[in-house]
Amino acid sequence: MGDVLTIHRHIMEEQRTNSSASGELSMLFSIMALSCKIISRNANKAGLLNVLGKADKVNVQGEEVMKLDDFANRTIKECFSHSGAVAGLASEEEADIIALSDELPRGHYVVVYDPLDGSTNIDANISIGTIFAIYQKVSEGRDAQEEDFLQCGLEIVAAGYAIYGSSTMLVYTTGQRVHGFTLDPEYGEFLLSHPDIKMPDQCNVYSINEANSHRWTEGTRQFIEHIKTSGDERYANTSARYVGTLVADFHRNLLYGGVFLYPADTRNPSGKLRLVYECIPLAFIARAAAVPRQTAPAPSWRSNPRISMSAAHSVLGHAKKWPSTKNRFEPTTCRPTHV
Ligand code: FDP
Repeated sequence: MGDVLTIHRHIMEEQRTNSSASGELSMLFSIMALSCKIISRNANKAGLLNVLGKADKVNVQGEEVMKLDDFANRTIKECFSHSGAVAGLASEEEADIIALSDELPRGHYVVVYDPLDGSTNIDANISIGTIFAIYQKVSEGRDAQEEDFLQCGLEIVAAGYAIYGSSTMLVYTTGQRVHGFTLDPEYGEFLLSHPDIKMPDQCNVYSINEANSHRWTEGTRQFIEHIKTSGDERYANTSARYVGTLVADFHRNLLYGGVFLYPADTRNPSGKLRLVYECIPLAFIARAAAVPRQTAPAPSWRSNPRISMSAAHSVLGHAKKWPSTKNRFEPTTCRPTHV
């Protein structure tokens, strides 16, 4: 066997490069890796373990909860709550901050997560995922407060996602480089398979639910038309791909070069994706993987309680893919989330 770099060794090596590191953040990565392994195991056996189908409840977003959603949420919550490395958690599936019981130790970080992205694809055996972001706790007191979870996207300490697809991958960044690890089912370990992922600035794929096109704004229509017909060199080889699982679409576009859009439309005037749980973490990853490096984040990176749970007009991709029609595409009433 050659030089096998497990995620744990990778984390420890990264930790050693930072003399002030306490090891708490490394512990968080290890816990996330463990959580994703547990979810992956259940997702792989979903058809056999009676975990397909609905859980007979509705989540805070008003969406039907699937059994696997519920399982993933509980797994992450339980793994982190006992770690001693977090002061609180926030899940897309829960209305309130997840407080820790009094007797549990607290750490200096908070974690926001979407436990199972792409729920509507679960029962069809199509790729699903988990999205997360880690922030330093900034509030006073022992327990995490709302302000800890609603920090500017640039304050993220680390963000990542797991994708449960033809193989299970965990991709994460602390803002500098983006690394991808593939779960080796025989070792039960995530092994470094995609070091230092760079997102190509050529737009080879665009991902949008075209069934909504009759509801799009004029700006969105123009942008998609521009991709298809303008002859712009950036879109010379562009093809359309839409899985309908954000993580899967984002992951493909990160590797191949592309743009994912869930724009505002007349049915969803603010778009559909959740700013805190989906857009900001993925925008942070796209930003770290973009070459040349993107410096100016969109204004919506600074969240606030009013919009924390709300959806955002979302465009995730390499900023260089913006066409010259950019200004026409950014309706002033919407909150674009892009890098
Ligand atoms: P889902 O509803 O299946 O959970 O934000 C959730 C999400 O999936 C994304 O993963 C996906 O990109 C998007 O919604 C799909 O929405 P549409 O079915 O409206 O295209």
